[in-house]
Amino acid sequence: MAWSPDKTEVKSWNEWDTLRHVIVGRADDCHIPPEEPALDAKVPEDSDMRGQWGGRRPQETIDRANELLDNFAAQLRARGIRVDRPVSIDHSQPVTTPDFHTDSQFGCMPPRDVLLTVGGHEMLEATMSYRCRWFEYLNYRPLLQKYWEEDPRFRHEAAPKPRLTDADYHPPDYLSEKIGVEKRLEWAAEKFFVTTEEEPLFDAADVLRFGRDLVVQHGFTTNLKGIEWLRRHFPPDHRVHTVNFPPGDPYPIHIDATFTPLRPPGLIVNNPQRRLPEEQRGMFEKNGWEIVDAAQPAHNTPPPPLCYSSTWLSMNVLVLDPKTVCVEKSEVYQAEQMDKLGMEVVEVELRDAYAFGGGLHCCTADVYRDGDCEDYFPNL
Ligand code: ABU
Repeated sequence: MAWSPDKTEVKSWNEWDTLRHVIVGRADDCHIPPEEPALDAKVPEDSDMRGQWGGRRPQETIDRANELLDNFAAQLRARGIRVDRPVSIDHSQPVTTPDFHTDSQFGCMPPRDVLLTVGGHEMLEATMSYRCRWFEYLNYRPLLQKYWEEDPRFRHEAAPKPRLTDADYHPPDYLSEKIGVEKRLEWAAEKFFVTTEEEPLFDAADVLRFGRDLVVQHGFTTNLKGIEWLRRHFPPDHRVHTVNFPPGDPYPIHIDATFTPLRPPGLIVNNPQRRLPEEQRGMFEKNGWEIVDAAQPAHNTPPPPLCYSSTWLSMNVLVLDPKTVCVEKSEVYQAEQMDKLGMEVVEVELRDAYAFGGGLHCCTADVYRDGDCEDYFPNL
């Protein structure tokens, strides 16, 4: 049945079919989380972000990020896309469970980290792996409740909440004051990440959807048990594939600044510092997927202050349909490459919001895209 803006339907099988309905995050009440093992492991030892924990981000930075996010939402609406926004909880609230305590939470700018829309008609809340993000799903509950009321086929699912005891992390190794990038790269190559295999852990932003196939990055935020949980959760005709991108990423979190599918078979843009290893390329190459190096970021550093993401948010783009892609306005090399690859580029200004949780892919979560379940990997 054709899409209608008057009727809510939750459905999205992949990263590229025509986008009709999306959630765009907000910067409201975003906090700089207190120290905790998963977060410490993500911040380089020599970064001025070390020791800067705690408290609400300055209001003027929240206002600026919200201005950009509101403009992005308006741009999407002007193209006929329905846009919903989360309702921020009070992120200054501490989180105490029988297993851990943290003094504050994070925010609701990146819905992509939390919500995984798979096929018709499921939206799955990820386990998350940071203690400060344990309750982040609550920011999206008003929307998910609304979808549940309006779409009789919507399945609102939540993965088992992890306990996040100290057994979930690898101290003292990853908490050492001076690990150094070389050691981190060595560990990443050995798949020795900050998270252990104590229980299933995954962030939704480690998953890419290719119709019946899900491609999932094993790294800091998603462990092998998390990937196995996804495998057992989805019906047997779904296939779940584990990928890694060593060497090159000393802090592997989230696949969406590393591997970006643009259109079916197929074109994928891959971070040249985090190339998919030869032995993992077979499934793509056998099925007509071309993997090309992404253009260099336009910036040498992430935008200050206190941005947890890398400069590779340049390739954290939002595909609106197989011919159209949103690219951050200052990322001129990425835009130029997209143009050469035959994509129409929609420029979106977002850089001043990066510190709140990421780029254009991070700050959105699909509710509805056209298209149905396809097998893009018939030759496996
Ligand atoms: N959420 C995407 C961040 C990935 C990166 O920092 O490269």
